[in-house]
Amino acid sequence: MNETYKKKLLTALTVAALLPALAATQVFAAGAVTSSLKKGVLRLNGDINANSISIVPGNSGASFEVTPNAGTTLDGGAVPIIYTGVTRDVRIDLDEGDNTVVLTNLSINRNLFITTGGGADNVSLDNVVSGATTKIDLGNGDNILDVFDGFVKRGKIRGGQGIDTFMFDFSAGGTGFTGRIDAREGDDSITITNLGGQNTILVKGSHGNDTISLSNVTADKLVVNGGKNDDLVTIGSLTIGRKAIIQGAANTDTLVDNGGHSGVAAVIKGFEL
Ligand SMILES: [Ca+2]
Ligand SMILES: [Ca+2]
Ligand SMILES: [Ca+2]
Repeated sequence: MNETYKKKLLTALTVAALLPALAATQVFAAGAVTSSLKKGVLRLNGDINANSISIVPGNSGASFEVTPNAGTTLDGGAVPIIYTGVTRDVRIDLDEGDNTVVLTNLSINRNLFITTGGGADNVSLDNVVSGATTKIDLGNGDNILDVFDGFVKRGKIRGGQGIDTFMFDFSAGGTGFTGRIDAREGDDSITITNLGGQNTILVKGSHGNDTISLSNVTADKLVVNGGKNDDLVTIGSLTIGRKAIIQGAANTDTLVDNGGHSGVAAVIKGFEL
């Protein structure tokens, strides 16, 4: 290797090493969310820092107003942006960090996807209706998910390795939740209450000492599986249309049955206490 080539190579290597750092400081400021709206799909992408956004309806149909909360910027600014013509999906990916997503009174024509990655995330859907699939992946960390009212047609809800707290409360209205909920590893808590409608619901505690509570729940089909470790399952006032299986699964599980059920009797198995 001659001296000139060596010099060129060293310069190239130094520039290559510095580029990611430069890009990180210039493009991804702390708590930056960037957006795009193409073919009716609104995308909101966060960074590795904590991102906090709130979404409410805009001023017309298929229109949404996104507010970057304190510490977060949206397309470089600190002011809300109204997106018009969101005729298909809302796709939110906030990456790592302790992220917050608050959706209120939204009617989404097709899919709602929310991914919040590692970190302790807080996701809230208050009176949100989606026309197709609602996929929420909270990743690792001790996450909190609140689903109040609204209608989730095809839900795919997952936690991660942390201690997740999921609350589904339809006491103020809304027509239901259909889909599957898996809290995955960690000592998770899943509560479903005041749910009506012709729902098909699968609840999985998976690994960890999970607490699962279902009260005043109407479902066509309901399957509850505590998964591994010592789970506590509480049921009360279930109204089952076709089929229900409540299963403690492996290890020492406890069932608290508060009664008041109607419809088809649930098959209860795998409880030691
Ligand atoms: Ca983030
Ligand atoms: Ca997370
Ligand atoms: Ca978990």
